[in-house]
Amino acid sequence: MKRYLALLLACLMVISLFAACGKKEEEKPADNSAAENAGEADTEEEAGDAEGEASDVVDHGLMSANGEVPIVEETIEFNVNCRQVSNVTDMQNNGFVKWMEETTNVKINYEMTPEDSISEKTNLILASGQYPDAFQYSSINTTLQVKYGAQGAFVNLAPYFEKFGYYANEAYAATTYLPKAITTPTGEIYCIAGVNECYHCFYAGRAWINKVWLDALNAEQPTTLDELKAILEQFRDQDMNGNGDATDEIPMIGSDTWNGMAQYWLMNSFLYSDYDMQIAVNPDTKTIEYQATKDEYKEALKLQRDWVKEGILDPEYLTLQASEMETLGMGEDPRLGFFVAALWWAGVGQEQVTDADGTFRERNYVIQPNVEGPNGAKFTLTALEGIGGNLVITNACEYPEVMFRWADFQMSTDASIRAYAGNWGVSISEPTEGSLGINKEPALYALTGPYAHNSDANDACDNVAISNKSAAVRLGQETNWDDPEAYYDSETRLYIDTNEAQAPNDSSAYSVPTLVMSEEAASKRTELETPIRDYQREWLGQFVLEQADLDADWDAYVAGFDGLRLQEYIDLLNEFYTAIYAAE
Ligand SMILES: [Ca+2]
Ligand SMILES: [Ca+2]
Repeated sequence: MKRYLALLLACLMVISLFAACGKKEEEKPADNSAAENAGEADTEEEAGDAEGEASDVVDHGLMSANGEVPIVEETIEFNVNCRQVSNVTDMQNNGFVKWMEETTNVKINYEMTPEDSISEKTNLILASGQYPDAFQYSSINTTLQVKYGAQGAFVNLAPYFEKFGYYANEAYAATTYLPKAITTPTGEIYCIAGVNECYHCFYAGRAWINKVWLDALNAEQPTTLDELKAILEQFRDQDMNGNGDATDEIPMIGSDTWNGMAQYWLMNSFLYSDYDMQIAVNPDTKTIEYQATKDEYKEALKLQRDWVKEGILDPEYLTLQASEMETLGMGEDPRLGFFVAALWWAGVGQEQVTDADGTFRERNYVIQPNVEGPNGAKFTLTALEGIGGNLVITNACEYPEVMFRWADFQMSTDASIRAYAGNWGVSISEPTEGSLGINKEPALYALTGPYAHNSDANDACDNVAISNKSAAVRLGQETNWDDPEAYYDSETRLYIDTNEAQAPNDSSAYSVPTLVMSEEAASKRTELETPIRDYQREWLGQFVLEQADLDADWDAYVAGFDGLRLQEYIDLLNEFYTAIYAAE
Protein backbone atom coordinates (compact mmCIF):
# COMPACT_ATOMS: atom_id res chain seq x y z
CA MET A 1 0.00 0.00 0.00
CA LYS A 2 2.74 2.39 0.99
CA ARG A 3 4.62 1.58 -2.17
CA TYR A 4 1.54 2.23 -4.20
CA LEU A 5 1.03 5.62 -2.62
CA ALA A 6 4.64 6.50 -3.19
CA LEU A 7 4.34 5.57 -6.82
CA LEU A 8 1.22 7.59 -7.14
CA LEU A 9 2.90 10.60 -5.67
CA ALA A 10 5.89 10.26 -7.93
CA CYS A 11 3.68 10.05 -10.93
CA LEU A 12 1.66 13.01 -9.80
CA MET A 13 4.84 15.00 -9.83
CA VAL A 14 5.65 13.79 -13.30
CA ILE A 15 2.19 14.62 -14.53
CA SER A 16 2.25 18.12 -13.09
CA LEU A 17 5.68 18.67 -14.58
CA PHE A 18 4.37 17.76 -17.99
CA ALA A 19 1.33 19.90 -17.52
CA ALA A 20 3.45 22.85 -16.50
CA CYS A 21 5.70 22.56 -19.51
CA GLY A 22 2.81 21.92 -21.85
CA LYS A 23 4.64 18.93 -23.27
CA LYS A 24 2.96 16.59 -25.66
CA GLU A 25 2.66 12.86 -25.08
CA GLU A 26 5.41 12.13 -27.57
CA GLU A 27 7.96 14.00 -25.53
CA LYS A 28 8.33 11.48 -22.79
CA PRO A 29 11.25 10.27 -20.74
CA ALA A 30 13.27 7.66 -22.57
CA ASP A 31 13.64 5.44 -19.51
CA ASN A 32 11.92 4.48 -16.31
CA SER A 33 13.70 6.98 -14.12
CA ALA A 34 10.44 8.44 -12.87
CA ALA A 35 9.54 5.14 -11.29
CA GLU A 36 12.96 4.68 -9.83
CA ASN A 37 12.75 7.99 -8.06
CA ALA A 38 9.40 7.07 -6.58
CA GLY A 39 10.69 6.56 -3.04
CA GLU A 40 11.79 10.15 -2.74
CA ALA A 41 8.29 11.46 -2.99
CA ASP A 42 7.19 9.80 0.26
CA THR A 43 7.18 12.94 2.36
CA GLU A 44 4.94 15.09 0.23
CA GLU A 45 1.78 14.12 2.04
CA GLU A 46 -0.45 16.85 0.77
CA ALA A 47 -0.26 15.45 -2.74
CA GLY A 48 -1.78 12.18 -1.55
CA ASP A 49 -5.15 13.79 -1.01
CA ALA A 50 -5.15 15.74 -4.20
CA GLU A 51 -8.47 15.72 -5.96
CA GLY A 52 -9.29 15.38 -9.62
CA GLU A 53 -8.71 12.66 -12.16
CA ALA A 54 -4.99 13.06 -12.67
CA SER A 55 -4.17 12.49 -9.00
CA ASP A 56 -5.52 8.95 -9.17
CA VAL A 57 -3.66 7.96 -12.28
CA VAL A 58 -0.17 6.54 -12.51
CA ASP A 59 1.57 7.65 -15.68
CA HIS A 60 5.24 7.03 -16.31
CA GLY A 61 4.94 8.80 -19.64
CA LEU A 62 6.07 5.74 -21.55
CA MET A 63 3.04 5.07 -23.66
CA SER A 64 2.02 5.80 -27.23
CA ALA A 65 -1.12 7.81 -27.91
CA ASN A 66 -4.35 6.21 -26.70
CA GLY A 67 -5.42 3.30 -28.87
CA GLU A 68 -2.07 3.07 -30.67
CA VAL A 69 0.39 0.19 -30.67
CA PRO A 70 2.99 -0.67 -29.68
CA ILE A 71 1.89 0.62 -26.29
CA VAL A 72 5.50 0.99 -25.08
CA GLU A 73 8.83 1.00 -26.95
CA GLU A 74 10.73 -1.18 -24.48
CA THR A 75 9.01 -4.39 -23.47
CA ILE A 76 7.46 -4.34 -19.99
CA GLU A 77 6.62 -7.61 -18.25
CA PHE A 78 3.75 -8.37 -15.92
CA ASN A 79 2.78 -11.33 -13.77
CA VAL A 80 -0.85 -12.25 -14.18
CA ASN A 81 -2.96 -14.95 -12.57
CA CYS A 82 -5.47 -16.45 -14.93
CA ARG A 83 -7.88 -19.33 -15.21
CA GLN A 84 -7.03 -22.27 -17.44
CA VAL A 85 -9.76 -23.09 -19.95
CA SER A 86 -9.91 -26.21 -22.07
CA ASN A 87 -9.94 -24.33 -25.38
CA VAL A 88 -6.53 -22.74 -24.69
CA THR A 89 -4.10 -25.60 -24.22
CA ASP A 90 -1.01 -23.49 -23.54
CA MET A 91 -1.68 -19.90 -22.59
CA GLN A 92 1.95 -18.79 -22.56
CA ASN A 93 2.49 -19.96 -26.14
CA ASN A 94 -1.01 -19.26 -27.37
CA GLY A 95 -1.18 -17.65 -30.83
CA PHE A 96 -3.26 -14.72 -29.68
CA VAL A 97 -1.10 -14.12 -26.59
CA LYS A 98 2.02 -14.13 -28.77
CA TRP A 99 0.44 -11.72 -31.20
CA MET A 100 -0.51 -9.39 -28.36
CA GLU A 101 3.04 -9.48 -27.05
CA GLU A 102 4.55 -8.67 -30.46
CA THR A 103 2.00 -5.98 -31.17
CA THR A 104 2.00 -4.15 -27.84
CA ASN A 105 5.48 -4.81 -26.35
CA VAL A 106 3.71 -5.95 -23.22
CA LYS A 107 4.74 -9.41 -22.10
CA ILE A 108 2.58 -11.34 -19.70
CA ASN A 109 3.98 -14.12 -17.55
CA TYR A 110 0.96 -16.24 -16.86
CA GLU A 111 0.30 -18.23 -13.72
CA MET A 112 -2.54 -20.55 -14.71
CA THR A 113 -5.06 -22.24 -12.44
CA PRO A 114 -7.62 -24.80 -13.59
CA GLU A 115 -11.09 -23.37 -14.09
CA ASP A 116 -12.71 -25.40 -11.33
CA SER A 117 -10.30 -24.20 -8.65
CA ILE A 118 -9.68 -20.62 -9.78
CA SER A 119 -12.11 -19.16 -7.28
CA GLU A 120 -10.43 -20.95 -4.39
CA LYS A 121 -6.96 -20.00 -5.64
CA THR A 122 -7.95 -16.35 -6.03
CA ASN A 123 -9.27 -16.22 -2.48
CA LEU A 124 -6.05 -17.74 -1.17
CA ILE A 125 -3.97 -15.16 -2.99
CA LEU A 126 -6.20 -12.32 -1.84
CA ALA A 127 -5.90 -13.51 1.77
CA SER A 128 -2.11 -13.81 1.47
CA GLY A 129 -1.57 -10.22 0.43
CA GLN A 130 1.07 -11.35 -2.10
CA TYR A 131 -0.55 -10.12 -5.25
CA PRO A 132 0.32 -10.58 -8.91
CA ASP A 133 0.17 -7.47 -11.10
CA ALA A 134 -3.30 -8.46 -12.20
CA PHE A 135 -5.96 -11.13 -12.12
CA GLN A 136 -7.45 -12.17 -15.45
CA TYR A 137 -10.69 -14.18 -15.51
CA SER A 138 -10.07 -15.10 -11.89
CA SER A 139 -13.63 -15.05 -10.57
CA ILE A 140 -13.31 -11.64 -8.94
CA ASN A 141 -16.94 -10.57 -8.93
CA THR A 142 -18.19 -7.12 -7.99
CA THR A 143 -18.62 -8.11 -4.35
CA LEU A 144 -14.94 -9.05 -4.09
CA GLN A 145 -14.00 -5.96 -6.07
CA VAL A 146 -15.84 -3.72 -3.63
CA LYS A 147 -14.35 -5.52 -0.61
CA TYR A 148 -10.70 -5.56 -1.67
CA GLY A 149 -10.96 -2.35 -3.63
CA ALA A 150 -12.00 -0.49 -0.49
CA GLN A 151 -8.89 -1.87 1.23
CA GLY A 152 -6.70 -0.47 -1.54
CA ALA A 153 -5.71 -3.84 -2.93
CA PHE A 154 -7.10 -3.11 -6.39
CA VAL A 155 -6.48 -0.09 -8.56
CA ASN A 156 -9.49 2.13 -9.13
CA LEU A 157 -9.60 2.22 -12.92
CA ALA A 158 -12.33 4.81 -13.30
CA PRO A 159 -9.81 7.60 -13.99
CA TYR A 160 -7.85 5.28 -16.30
CA PHE A 161 -10.90 4.81 -18.48
CA GLU A 162 -11.12 8.58 -18.64
CA LYS A 163 -7.47 9.24 -19.35
CA PHE A 164 -6.32 6.17 -21.31
CA GLY A 165 -9.48 4.36 -22.38
CA TYR A 166 -10.00 4.03 -26.11
CA TYR A 167 -11.31 0.67 -27.34
CA ALA A 168 -12.92 -0.19 -24.00
CA ASN A 169 -14.72 3.14 -23.93
CA GLU A 170 -15.90 2.59 -27.49
CA ALA A 171 -17.13 -0.88 -26.63
CA TYR A 172 -18.93 0.28 -23.50
CA ALA A 173 -20.54 3.19 -25.30
CA ALA A 174 -22.14 0.68 -27.65
CA THR A 175 -23.88 -1.04 -24.73
CA THR A 176 -26.54 0.15 -22.31
CA TYR A 177 -25.19 -1.76 -19.30
CA LEU A 178 -21.49 -0.94 -19.09
CA PRO A 179 -19.78 0.61 -17.23
CA LYS A 180 -22.80 0.72 -14.84
CA ALA A 181 -22.58 -3.00 -14.14
CA ILE A 182 -19.00 -2.61 -12.86
CA THR A 183 -19.21 0.77 -11.11
CA THR A 184 -19.38 0.71 -7.31
CA PRO A 185 -21.95 2.78 -5.41
CA THR A 186 -19.17 5.25 -4.63
CA GLY A 187 -18.01 5.54 -8.24
CA GLU A 188 -14.93 3.33 -8.42
CA ILE A 189 -14.34 0.80 -11.18
CA TYR A 190 -12.08 -2.05 -10.13
CA CYS A 191 -11.93 -4.03 -13.35
CA ILE A 192 -11.96 -3.90 -17.10
CA ALA A 193 -14.75 -6.23 -18.07
CA GLY A 194 -14.94 -7.77 -21.49
CA VAL A 195 -18.11 -7.61 -23.55
CA ASN A 196 -19.71 -10.90 -24.53
CA GLU A 197 -22.88 -10.36 -26.47
CA CYS A 198 -24.05 -13.90 -26.75
CA TYR A 199 -27.25 -13.20 -28.62
CA HIS A 200 -28.94 -16.48 -27.83
CA CYS A 201 -28.06 -15.98 -24.15
CA PHE A 202 -30.05 -12.75 -24.12
CA TYR A 203 -33.30 -14.69 -24.61
CA ALA A 204 -32.41 -18.10 -23.30
CA GLY A 205 -35.82 -19.18 -21.97
CA ARG A 206 -36.50 -21.41 -24.95
CA ALA A 207 -38.72 -24.43 -25.58
CA TRP A 208 -38.83 -27.03 -28.36
CA ILE A 209 -41.76 -28.82 -29.93
CA ASN A 210 -41.88 -31.97 -32.04
CA LYS A 211 -42.59 -30.73 -35.57
CA VAL A 212 -43.10 -34.21 -37.00
CA TRP A 213 -45.90 -34.80 -34.53
CA LEU A 214 -47.40 -31.37 -35.19
CA ASP A 215 -47.41 -32.12 -38.92
CA ALA A 216 -49.03 -35.50 -38.31
CA LEU A 217 -51.81 -33.68 -36.45
CA ASN A 218 -52.04 -31.07 -39.18
CA ALA A 219 -51.50 -28.53 -36.43
CA GLU A 220 -49.76 -25.17 -36.50
CA GLN A 221 -47.42 -24.17 -33.72
CA PRO A 222 -49.51 -22.92 -30.79
CA THR A 223 -49.67 -19.21 -29.99
CA THR A 224 -51.81 -19.43 -26.85
CA LEU A 225 -51.90 -21.65 -23.77
CA ASP A 226 -55.24 -23.04 -24.95
CA GLU A 227 -53.82 -24.05 -28.32
CA LEU A 228 -50.80 -25.57 -26.62
CA LYS A 229 -53.04 -27.54 -24.30
CA ALA A 230 -55.06 -28.96 -27.19
CA ILE A 231 -51.86 -30.16 -28.86
CA LEU A 232 -50.47 -31.68 -25.67
CA GLU A 233 -53.73 -33.60 -25.26
CA GLN A 234 -53.24 -35.12 -28.67
CA PHE A 235 -49.66 -36.04 -27.80
CA ARG A 236 -51.04 -37.73 -24.68
CA ASP A 237 -53.87 -39.60 -26.37
CA GLN A 238 -52.33 -40.70 -29.63
CA ASP A 239 -49.50 -43.03 -30.50
CA MET A 240 -47.48 -40.16 -31.93
CA ASN A 241 -44.27 -42.12 -32.40
CA GLY A 242 -46.12 -45.03 -34.01
CA ASN A 243 -44.61 -47.77 -31.88
CA GLY A 244 -47.95 -49.34 -31.04
CA ASP A 245 -48.00 -47.87 -27.53
CA ALA A 246 -50.18 -44.79 -27.15
CA THR A 247 -48.92 -44.16 -23.63
CA ASP A 248 -45.16 -43.77 -23.96
CA GLU A 249 -45.24 -40.20 -25.27
CA ILE A 250 -44.29 -37.48 -22.80
CA PRO A 251 -46.39 -34.48 -23.88
CA MET A 252 -44.49 -31.81 -21.93
CA ILE A 253 -41.48 -31.83 -19.61
CA GLY A 254 -38.54 -29.78 -18.39
CA SER A 255 -35.47 -30.39 -16.22
CA ASP A 256 -32.80 -28.63 -14.23
CA THR A 257 -30.71 -28.02 -17.36
CA TRP A 258 -29.89 -24.39 -18.30
CA ASN A 259 -33.24 -22.56 -18.20
CA GLY A 260 -35.00 -25.90 -18.42
CA MET A 261 -37.53 -25.15 -15.72
CA ALA A 262 -40.87 -25.60 -17.43
CA GLN A 263 -42.64 -24.04 -14.45
CA TYR A 264 -41.12 -20.67 -15.34
CA TRP A 265 -41.61 -21.01 -19.09
CA LEU A 266 -45.33 -21.47 -18.34
CA MET A 267 -45.25 -18.68 -15.76
CA ASN A 268 -44.33 -16.24 -18.52
CA SER A 269 -47.85 -16.62 -19.93
CA PHE A 270 -49.10 -14.99 -16.72
CA LEU A 271 -46.36 -12.63 -15.47
CA TYR A 272 -42.66 -12.10 -16.02
CA SER A 273 -40.48 -14.83 -14.53
CA ASP A 274 -36.71 -14.52 -14.27
CA TYR A 275 -36.40 -18.31 -13.66
CA ASP A 276 -34.54 -17.54 -10.45
CA MET A 277 -35.46 -15.13 -7.64
CA GLN A 278 -38.87 -14.27 -9.15
CA ILE A 279 -38.08 -10.58 -9.07
CA ALA A 280 -39.04 -8.17 -11.83
CA VAL A 281 -39.01 -4.48 -12.57
CA ASN A 282 -42.41 -2.87 -12.79
CA PRO A 283 -41.82 -0.58 -15.78
CA ASP A 284 -44.60 1.78 -14.70
CA THR A 285 -43.25 2.47 -11.23
CA LYS A 286 -39.59 1.74 -12.00
CA THR A 287 -39.35 -0.38 -8.89
CA ILE A 288 -38.50 -4.02 -8.33
CA GLU A 289 -41.36 -6.26 -7.24
CA TYR A 290 -41.64 -9.81 -5.99
CA GLN A 291 -43.62 -11.98 -8.39
CA ALA A 292 -44.22 -15.20 -6.46
CA THR A 293 -46.88 -13.75 -4.16
CA LYS A 294 -48.99 -12.22 -6.94
CA ASP A 295 -52.36 -13.46 -8.16
CA GLU A 296 -50.95 -14.16 -11.62
CA TYR A 297 -48.34 -16.43 -10.08
CA LYS A 298 -51.09 -18.30 -8.26
CA GLU A 299 -53.01 -18.67 -11.54
CA ALA A 300 -49.92 -20.09 -13.20
CA LEU A 301 -49.60 -22.67 -10.42
CA LYS A 302 -53.26 -23.63 -10.83
CA LEU A 303 -52.69 -24.26 -14.50
CA GLN A 304 -49.65 -26.43 -13.80
CA ARG A 305 -51.54 -28.35 -11.11
CA ASP A 306 -54.35 -29.02 -13.59
CA TRP A 307 -52.02 -29.98 -16.42
CA VAL A 308 -50.20 -32.44 -14.18
CA LYS A 309 -53.52 -33.96 -13.15
CA GLU A 310 -54.61 -34.22 -16.76
CA GLY A 311 -51.43 -35.99 -17.75
CA ILE A 312 -50.17 -33.39 -20.22
CA LEU A 313 -47.39 -32.03 -17.96
CA ASP A 314 -45.12 -34.74 -16.60
CA PRO A 315 -44.76 -34.23 -12.80
CA GLU A 316 -41.08 -35.15 -13.16
CA TYR A 317 -40.55 -31.65 -14.57
CA LEU A 318 -40.06 -30.44 -11.01
CA THR A 319 -37.15 -32.73 -10.18
CA LEU A 320 -35.69 -34.13 -13.39
CA GLN A 321 -31.91 -33.89 -13.79
CA ALA A 322 -30.51 -32.61 -17.08
CA SER A 323 -28.99 -35.95 -18.02
CA GLU A 324 -32.26 -37.74 -17.28
CA MET A 325 -34.15 -35.60 -19.76
CA GLU A 326 -31.55 -36.31 -22.40
CA THR A 327 -31.90 -40.03 -21.73
CA LEU A 328 -35.67 -39.78 -22.17
CA GLY A 329 -35.25 -37.83 -25.38
CA MET A 330 -32.56 -39.93 -27.01
CA GLY A 331 -34.11 -43.40 -26.81
CA GLU A 332 -34.91 -45.50 -29.87
CA ASP A 333 -38.39 -44.00 -30.27
CA PRO A 334 -38.86 -40.26 -29.92
CA ARG A 335 -40.91 -39.73 -26.78
CA LEU A 336 -40.80 -35.99 -26.10
CA GLY A 337 -43.57 -33.82 -27.49
CA PHE A 338 -42.49 -30.55 -25.98
CA PHE A 339 -39.59 -29.73 -23.71
CA VAL A 340 -38.17 -26.63 -22.08
CA ALA A 341 -34.43 -25.94 -22.34
CA ALA A 342 -32.18 -23.14 -23.57
CA LEU A 343 -30.53 -25.61 -25.97
CA TRP A 344 -32.26 -28.35 -27.92
CA TRP A 345 -29.50 -30.82 -27.27
CA ALA A 346 -30.43 -30.80 -23.59
CA GLY A 347 -33.48 -32.75 -24.72
CA VAL A 348 -32.46 -34.81 -27.72
CA GLY A 349 -28.69 -34.66 -28.01
CA GLN A 350 -26.80 -33.00 -30.81
CA GLU A 351 -27.05 -34.86 -34.13
CA GLN A 352 -26.61 -38.14 -32.36
CA VAL A 353 -29.95 -39.79 -32.98
CA THR A 354 -31.17 -40.55 -36.49
CA ASP A 355 -34.91 -41.04 -36.72
CA ALA A 356 -36.87 -43.49 -38.89
CA ASP A 357 -37.33 -40.81 -41.55
CA GLY A 358 -33.53 -40.52 -41.86
CA THR A 359 -33.21 -37.08 -40.31
CA PHE A 360 -31.29 -36.16 -37.21
CA ARG A 361 -33.81 -36.07 -34.39
CA GLU A 362 -32.67 -32.63 -33.26
CA ARG A 363 -33.92 -31.22 -36.56
CA ASN A 364 -37.41 -32.54 -35.88
CA TYR A 365 -37.75 -30.23 -32.88
CA VAL A 366 -38.40 -26.59 -33.67
CA ILE A 367 -38.27 -23.62 -31.37
CA GLN A 368 -41.56 -22.79 -29.68
CA PRO A 369 -42.00 -19.12 -28.76
CA ASN A 370 -43.70 -18.23 -25.48
CA VAL A 371 -47.48 -18.36 -25.77
CA GLU A 372 -50.20 -15.99 -24.65
CA GLY A 373 -51.98 -16.72 -21.39
CA PRO A 374 -55.70 -16.31 -20.55
CA ASN A 375 -55.24 -12.62 -19.69
CA GLY A 376 -53.14 -11.81 -22.72
CA ALA A 377 -49.79 -11.96 -20.94
CA LYS A 378 -46.82 -13.18 -22.95
CA PHE A 379 -43.32 -12.58 -21.66
CA THR A 380 -39.99 -14.12 -22.48
CA LEU A 381 -36.96 -14.49 -20.26
CA THR A 382 -34.68 -11.58 -21.17
CA ALA A 383 -31.20 -10.74 -19.90
CA LEU A 384 -29.47 -8.28 -22.17
CA GLU A 385 -26.24 -7.80 -20.23
CA GLY A 386 -23.42 -9.37 -22.21
CA ILE A 387 -20.50 -9.12 -19.82
CA GLY A 388 -17.39 -11.24 -20.28
CA GLY A 389 -14.63 -11.99 -17.80
CA ASN A 390 -12.48 -9.25 -16.37
CA LEU A 391 -9.00 -7.98 -15.59
CA VAL A 392 -8.39 -6.64 -12.09
CA ILE A 393 -5.16 -4.69 -11.55
CA THR A 394 -3.64 -4.85 -8.08
CA ASN A 395 -1.60 -2.41 -6.02
CA ALA A 396 1.46 -4.57 -6.71
CA CYS A 397 1.45 -3.40 -10.31
CA GLU A 398 4.18 -0.86 -10.99
CA TYR A 399 2.79 0.21 -14.35
CA PRO A 400 -1.00 0.01 -13.99
CA GLU A 401 -1.42 2.44 -16.87
CA VAL A 402 0.38 0.05 -19.24
CA MET A 403 -1.57 -2.94 -17.93
CA PHE A 404 -4.77 -0.97 -18.50
CA ARG A 405 -3.81 -0.02 -22.04
CA TRP A 406 -2.92 -3.64 -22.77
CA ALA A 407 -6.42 -4.77 -21.77
CA ASP A 408 -7.97 -1.81 -23.56
CA PHE A 409 -6.25 -2.78 -26.81
CA GLN A 410 -7.65 -6.30 -26.57
CA MET A 411 -11.06 -4.74 -26.99
CA SER A 412 -10.30 -3.45 -30.49
CA THR A 413 -12.31 -5.22 -33.18
CA ASP A 414 -9.23 -6.83 -34.71
CA ALA A 415 -7.92 -8.16 -31.41
CA SER A 416 -11.40 -9.32 -30.45
CA ILE A 417 -11.82 -11.26 -33.69
CA ARG A 418 -8.39 -12.85 -33.21
CA ALA A 419 -9.14 -13.80 -29.62
CA TYR A 420 -12.47 -15.30 -30.64
CA ALA A 421 -11.62 -17.06 -33.90
CA GLY A 422 -7.82 -17.09 -34.19
CA ASN A 423 -5.17 -15.19 -36.10
CA TRP A 424 -5.34 -14.01 -39.70
CA GLY A 425 -3.50 -16.39 -41.99
CA VAL A 426 -3.61 -19.12 -39.36
CA SER A 427 -7.23 -19.75 -38.38
CA ILE A 428 -9.10 -17.07 -40.28
CA SER A 429 -8.88 -15.24 -43.59
CA GLU A 430 -10.48 -12.26 -45.28
CA PRO A 431 -14.10 -13.14 -46.13
CA THR A 432 -15.12 -13.68 -49.73
CA GLU A 433 -16.20 -10.47 -51.45
CA GLY A 434 -19.89 -9.87 -50.77
CA SER A 435 -20.29 -12.77 -48.37
CA LEU A 436 -22.54 -12.62 -45.34
CA GLY A 437 -22.06 -13.58 -41.71
CA ILE A 438 -24.30 -15.59 -39.41
CA ASN A 439 -26.25 -12.39 -38.84
CA LYS A 440 -26.60 -11.90 -42.63
CA GLU A 441 -24.62 -8.67 -42.37
CA PRO A 442 -21.38 -8.40 -44.40
CA ALA A 443 -19.01 -11.06 -43.04
CA LEU A 444 -15.98 -9.91 -41.03
CA TYR A 445 -13.85 -13.05 -41.40
CA ALA A 446 -13.87 -16.59 -42.72
CA LEU A 447 -12.67 -19.66 -40.89
CA THR A 448 -9.89 -21.43 -42.78
CA GLY A 449 -10.25 -24.61 -40.74
CA PRO A 450 -12.23 -25.80 -37.78
CA TYR A 451 -13.31 -23.11 -35.35
CA ALA A 452 -10.18 -22.65 -33.23
CA HIS A 453 -12.20 -22.68 -30.02
CA ASN A 454 -13.14 -26.30 -30.70
CA SER A 455 -9.73 -27.53 -31.79
CA ASP A 456 -6.34 -27.85 -30.13
CA ALA A 457 -4.86 -25.24 -32.47
CA ASN A 458 -4.09 -23.00 -29.46
CA ASP A 459 -4.46 -20.00 -31.74
CA ALA A 460 -7.61 -18.29 -30.48
CA CYS A 461 -7.99 -17.25 -26.84
CA ASP A 462 -11.73 -17.34 -26.42
CA ASN A 463 -13.29 -16.95 -22.97
CA VAL A 464 -10.05 -15.88 -21.40
CA ALA A 465 -8.98 -12.76 -23.33
CA ILE A 466 -10.53 -9.41 -22.33
CA SER A 467 -12.45 -9.00 -25.57
CA ASN A 468 -15.18 -6.94 -27.09
CA LYS A 469 -17.01 -10.05 -28.21
CA SER A 470 -19.84 -7.98 -29.60
CA ALA A 471 -22.71 -9.57 -31.48
CA ALA A 472 -21.02 -8.32 -34.67
CA VAL A 473 -17.82 -10.24 -33.86
CA ARG A 474 -19.61 -13.42 -32.76
CA LEU A 475 -21.91 -13.38 -35.74
CA GLY A 476 -19.44 -12.01 -38.30
CA GLN A 477 -18.25 -15.44 -39.41
CA GLU A 478 -18.70 -15.99 -43.15
CA THR A 479 -21.60 -18.32 -43.77
CA ASN A 480 -22.57 -19.95 -47.05
CA TRP A 481 -26.25 -19.13 -47.14
CA ASP A 482 -26.74 -21.00 -50.45
CA ASP A 483 -26.20 -24.22 -48.53
CA PRO A 484 -29.37 -25.31 -46.68
CA GLU A 485 -27.13 -27.07 -44.16
CA ALA A 486 -25.76 -23.69 -43.03
CA TYR A 487 -28.75 -23.19 -40.76
CA TYR A 488 -27.85 -26.28 -38.74
CA ASP A 489 -24.53 -24.96 -37.48
CA SER A 490 -25.33 -24.65 -33.74
CA GLU A 491 -24.43 -20.96 -33.36
CA THR A 492 -26.30 -20.10 -36.57
CA ARG A 493 -29.41 -22.02 -35.66
CA LEU A 494 -29.48 -20.57 -32.16
CA TYR A 495 -29.06 -17.07 -33.57
CA ILE A 496 -31.83 -17.43 -36.15
CA ASP A 497 -34.21 -19.21 -33.80
CA THR A 498 -33.65 -16.62 -31.10
CA ASN A 499 -34.00 -13.74 -33.50
CA GLU A 500 -37.24 -15.00 -35.00
CA ALA A 501 -38.96 -16.61 -32.03
CA GLN A 502 -37.69 -14.91 -28.88
CA ALA A 503 -36.43 -11.40 -29.59
CA PRO A 504 -39.76 -10.07 -30.94
CA ASN A 505 -41.15 -10.73 -27.44
CA ASP A 506 -38.34 -8.84 -25.69
CA SER A 507 -39.21 -8.34 -22.00
CA SER A 508 -36.12 -6.42 -20.98
CA ALA A 509 -38.24 -3.72 -19.35
CA TYR A 510 -39.02 -6.28 -16.64
CA SER A 511 -35.57 -7.76 -16.23
CA VAL A 512 -33.62 -6.76 -13.11
CA PRO A 513 -30.15 -5.55 -14.17
CA THR A 514 -26.87 -6.08 -12.33
CA LEU A 515 -26.83 -4.11 -9.10
CA VAL A 516 -23.35 -3.39 -7.77
CA MET A 517 -23.79 -2.96 -4.03
CA SER A 518 -21.73 -1.93 -1.06
CA GLU A 519 -19.96 -4.81 0.65
CA GLU A 520 -22.42 -4.84 3.52
CA ALA A 521 -25.49 -4.76 1.28
CA ALA A 522 -24.10 -7.44 -1.01
CA SER A 523 -23.52 -9.83 1.85
CA LYS A 524 -27.01 -9.16 3.21
CA ARG A 525 -28.43 -9.83 -0.23
CA THR A 526 -26.63 -13.17 -0.42
CA GLU A 527 -27.79 -14.10 3.06
CA LEU A 528 -31.46 -13.36 2.30
CA GLU A 529 -31.64 -14.86 -1.18
CA THR A 530 -31.08 -18.54 -0.53
CA PRO A 531 -33.87 -19.09 2.03
CA ILE A 532 -36.33 -17.05 -0.05
CA ARG A 533 -35.52 -19.00 -3.21
CA ASP A 534 -35.69 -22.35 -1.44
CA TYR A 535 -39.02 -21.52 0.19
CA GLN A 536 -40.62 -20.38 -3.07
CA ARG A 537 -39.46 -23.51 -4.92
CA GLU A 538 -40.50 -25.86 -2.16
CA TRP A 539 -44.03 -24.45 -2.07
CA LEU A 540 -44.31 -24.33 -5.84
CA GLY A 541 -43.79 -28.09 -5.93
CA GLN A 542 -46.22 -28.69 -3.10
CA PHE A 543 -48.96 -26.62 -4.70
CA VAL A 544 -48.56 -28.21 -8.11
CA LEU A 545 -48.51 -31.75 -6.73
CA GLU A 546 -51.39 -30.92 -4.36
CA GLN A 547 -49.42 -31.56 -1.22
CA ALA A 548 -50.64 -28.06 -0.36
CA ASP A 549 -53.92 -26.50 -1.40
CA LEU A 550 -53.71 -23.43 -3.61
CA ASP A 551 -56.88 -21.95 -2.13
CA ALA A 552 -56.70 -22.99 1.51
CA ASP A 553 -52.94 -22.63 2.02
CA TRP A 554 -52.15 -19.63 -0.17
CA ASP A 555 -52.34 -17.02 2.59
CA ALA A 556 -50.13 -19.05 4.87
CA TYR A 557 -47.61 -19.39 2.05
CA VAL A 558 -47.56 -15.64 1.45
CA ALA A 559 -47.32 -14.90 5.18
CA GLY A 560 -44.35 -17.25 5.46
CA PHE A 561 -42.22 -14.80 3.47
CA ASP A 562 -42.35 -12.35 6.40
CA GLY A 563 -40.12 -14.60 8.46
CA LEU A 564 -37.66 -14.69 5.56
CA ARG A 565 -37.52 -10.86 5.50
CA LEU A 566 -38.77 -10.68 1.93
CA GLN A 567 -39.73 -7.01 2.21
CA GLU A 568 -36.28 -6.13 3.53
CA TYR A 569 -34.78 -7.96 0.56
CA ILE A 570 -36.94 -6.16 -1.99
CA ASP A 571 -36.26 -2.81 -0.28
CA LEU A 572 -32.54 -3.49 -0.45
CA LEU A 573 -32.73 -4.19 -4.19
CA ASN A 574 -34.78 -1.06 -4.76
CA GLU A 575 -32.36 1.10 -2.83
CA PHE A 576 -29.61 0.25 -5.31
CA TYR A 577 -31.85 -0.03 -8.34
CA THR A 578 -33.16 3.49 -7.75
CA ALA A 579 -29.68 4.89 -7.19
CA ILE A 580 -28.22 3.32 -10.32
CA TYR A 581 -31.08 3.22 -12.81
CA ALA A 582 -34.04 5.33 -11.78
CA ALA A 583 -32.51 8.54 -13.10
CA GLU A 584 -32.88 7.24 -16.66
CA1 LIG B 1 -49.56 -40.80 -26.44
CA1 LIG C 1 -46.09 -44.46 -28.74
